[in-house]
Amino acid sequence: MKPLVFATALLLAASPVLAASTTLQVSKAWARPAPQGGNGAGYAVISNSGTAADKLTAASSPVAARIEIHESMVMNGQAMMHPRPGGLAVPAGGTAVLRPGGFHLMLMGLKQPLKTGEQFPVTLTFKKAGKQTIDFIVQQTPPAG
Ligand SMILES: [Cu+2]
Repeated sequence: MKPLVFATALLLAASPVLAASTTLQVSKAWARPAPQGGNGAGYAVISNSGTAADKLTAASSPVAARIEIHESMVMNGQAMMHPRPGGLAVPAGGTAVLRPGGFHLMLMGLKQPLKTGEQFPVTLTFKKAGKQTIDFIVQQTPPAG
């Protein structure tokens, strides 16, 4: 039996495709213009073509003191937003959307103004996929499409 066990182990080791995986693609990353010292909001679309669910757990950028994951909602007719320290789920084969009125990245304590037409990097941390650094473009309205 020993040679057979060895062959099976070798086959598993050589076939990482068999394991559940996450394949994330971040697109349409943008942020609204905002003044230095203020807070900004960043948005993006995160697609997961892998077979395992993942989660956006944190984000950071050199332009902000810190970034929180927030969710906007309307309560008693008032627009409010709340931190979501648990992060944002990215389902297997699905998409997580950060958009105005929903989940967003709250850029707290901007170290520089966010000016229309400029870009800045944001490093997104995912529970399984690890870190990805994405350029966010500053504009007034969401990207088309
Ligand atoms: Cu917010």
